[in-house]
Amino acid sequence: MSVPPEALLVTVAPTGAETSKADCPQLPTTPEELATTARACEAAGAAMIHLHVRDGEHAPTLDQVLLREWVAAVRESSSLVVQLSTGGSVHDPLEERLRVLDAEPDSCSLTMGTTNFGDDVFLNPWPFVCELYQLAQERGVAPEFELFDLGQVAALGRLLDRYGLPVGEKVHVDFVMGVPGGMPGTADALVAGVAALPPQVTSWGATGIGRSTLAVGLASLSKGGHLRVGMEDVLTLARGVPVESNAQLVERAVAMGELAQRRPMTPSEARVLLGLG
Ligand code: KMH
Ligand code: ZN
Repeated sequence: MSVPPEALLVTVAPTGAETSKADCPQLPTTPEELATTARACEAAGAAMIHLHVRDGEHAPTLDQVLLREWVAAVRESSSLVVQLSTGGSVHDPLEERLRVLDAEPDSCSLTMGTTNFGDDVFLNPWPFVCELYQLAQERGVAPEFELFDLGQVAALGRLLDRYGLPVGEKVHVDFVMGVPGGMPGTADALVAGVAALPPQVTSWGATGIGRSTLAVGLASLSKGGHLRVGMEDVLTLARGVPVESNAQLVERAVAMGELAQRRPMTPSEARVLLGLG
């Protein structure tokens, strides 16, 4: 089975590691809230979920038991492809980030280099990137290469030239744009990033952080790319209008896709796209 070009992958990133529950009570931070979110987002048109896990105090964690519990919560409530974040929070040690794959996700995020992240640093040294990639190959986990900057596009080419393709022989990329410290969330930056992609890349999408979300989403659709949305990336629909739920962001992404004559991809199609089919 191949995935037709009109099929649009909508990934939802519902929680992230940066926003506190106190600041945003709508943020899903428990397995029960996650299950409800996964169900609603699948019904709205999402095919994949990008997960950061929270503990009983709503704080970000890479605890193995909780990682497995959250993965199970998604699988029991939906058919969504489960992608675990290996980025975690800026405070997570590299060794714990490698162990995320022990929780047996379908996919994992894999950021292609170190990025200034607001006032913090999101560490992804080259030896860590290589180790994580080889681990994903060993475990049959589909990586989604996260690109925060143009230099990381070149690093992806270097990684694939050195270690070959992922297990399913599909290379899916997500441009994460508009992080203070990374590439700006603009159509110009996206066009430059897409033009620089190495030839092994088989599909790509984009997400714009904060107020860049619409500019990046519309630019991605114009270039034939896919979309990631969710409360990890944006908490307002417009100036002064808070997001009420992740499903609301998925609904908006699907509506944008429909204007571009794209229809939401099913989770089964997303598995094929990622080489999991
Ligand atoms: N929370 C950021 C420091 C990922 O999930 O792989 C990293 C991040 C990327 O969100
Ligand atoms: Zn993330």
